[in-house]
Amino acid sequence: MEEMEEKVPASSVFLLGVGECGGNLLGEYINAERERGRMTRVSGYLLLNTNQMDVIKARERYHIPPENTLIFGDTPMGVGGRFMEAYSLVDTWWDTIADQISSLGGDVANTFIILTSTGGGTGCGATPALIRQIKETFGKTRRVYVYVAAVLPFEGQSSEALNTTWLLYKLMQEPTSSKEIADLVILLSNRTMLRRRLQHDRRLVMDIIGASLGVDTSDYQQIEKVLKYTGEVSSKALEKTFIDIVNPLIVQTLIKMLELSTYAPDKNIFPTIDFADLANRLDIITVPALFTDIPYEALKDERGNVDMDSLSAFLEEVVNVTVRAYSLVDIGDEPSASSAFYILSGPQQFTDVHLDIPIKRALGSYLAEGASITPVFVQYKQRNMPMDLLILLGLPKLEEIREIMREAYQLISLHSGSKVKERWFLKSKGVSREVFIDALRELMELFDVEESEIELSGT
Ligand SMILES: Nc1nc2c(ncn2[C@@H]2O[C@H](COP(=O)(O)OP(=O)(O)O)[C@@H](O)[C@H]2O)c(=O)[nH]1
Ligand SMILES: [Mg+2]
Repeated sequence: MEEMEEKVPASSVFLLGVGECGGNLLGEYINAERERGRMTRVSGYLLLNTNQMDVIKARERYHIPPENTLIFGDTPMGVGGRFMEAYSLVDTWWDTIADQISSLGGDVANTFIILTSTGGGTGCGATPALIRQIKETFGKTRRVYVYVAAVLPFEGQSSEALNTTWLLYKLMQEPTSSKEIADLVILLSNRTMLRRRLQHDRRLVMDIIGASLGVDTSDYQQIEKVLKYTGEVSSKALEKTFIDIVNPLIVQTLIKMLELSTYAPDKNIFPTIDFADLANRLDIITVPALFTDIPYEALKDERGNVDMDSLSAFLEEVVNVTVRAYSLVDIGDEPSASSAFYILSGPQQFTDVHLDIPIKRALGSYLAEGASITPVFVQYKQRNMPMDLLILLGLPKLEEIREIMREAYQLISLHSGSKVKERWFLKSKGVSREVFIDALRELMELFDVEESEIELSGT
């Protein structure tokens, strides 16, 4: 009987957690899967890092078997912020990395998801090289997709703006000029996620901040200082606490997306769509927004029926709340996204395809004219399944990216002016100042930032 229940994976997904952030997210994800009793949504996973200590910590904390981890490079301390070293190390170590991916099930995967932060060293640098190598090695005989879940820094971490700029530029280049671009970038922002959790679970977050940082949480100004990294608490302690607050949001979102990668007897996906199709339907950069446990029970009558018209009207409001209050990168009031994809999941009698009309109507206000919307309904036979809505907006205008670009510009200016000053770039990043200027210029174009806003010509 147990065998009969076994789920058939539609697309076979391999997870790669790279660097400290990527490793933590991978560990959190694996643990969430374990709680459900079995790994159903991914066919295999590997944690990669140049920093030995980070790997040991992740192994212990998340009980990751050693064969699912790999330390590449030979400086136990890792590359620090010098992302270019991690980039080169991937190429040097590729045979070893590829063998391990293969032996863990990656040889049959058609979608790879790289989990990483954008502002660190290892994950930031390794990611573009991994994309190229994965496509060359595993994509030789079949179409292989590489998705990147990329985590933007917290508010006070402006020193990470340069690495972030470089990585985003790498991931979004023209397909004709680079093999290092992602098929899909799922953008997640630490600063937005922290604000979101503070908004929606204020009590819980305050308790965590109070207990682990010893901050007086009745003092509003103290809290603001903490969020901006300007208070007395060490930034390392802040990062650690904040990470615990935001990581569950990321894992929840990943799990929702991966619902598309498995078919099951108790579940129907309509229209039939593959996890790999996400990349075909969306722009390269996408921002997720997730509303879990939609409280539609309030609409039920005495017999437990829900009137479809009321549900439609209700869901329009749910869409508004999802986009405005739950997106994992702040998208402002007018994101003008150029594509959208949504997954509505829940009990089959209420997760009705007729809801496509109200959902599309509501989504329209957040899209540019002519933008496409792809709907998916995940219908469960069980009556007690919660109803969830995941919306992915493709290429929305993002004020936060502009902010990061301005921070990058400030860092470039700070270290410019003389040959001695400019040596800083090579020393601490592993690339020259010009590389960042080029990256910044390209990103400005992609995100419609005016030349007058950031005057690169002056640098
Ligand atoms: N959301 C989240 N962000 C993290 C986590 N660990 C580190 N970060 C963020 O990642 C950035 C630092 O990069 P890190 O992953 O430590 O660098 P790497 O190990 O060199 O790839 C900072 O912006 C941190 O806020 C994590 O577990 N979750
Ligand atoms: Mg770190």
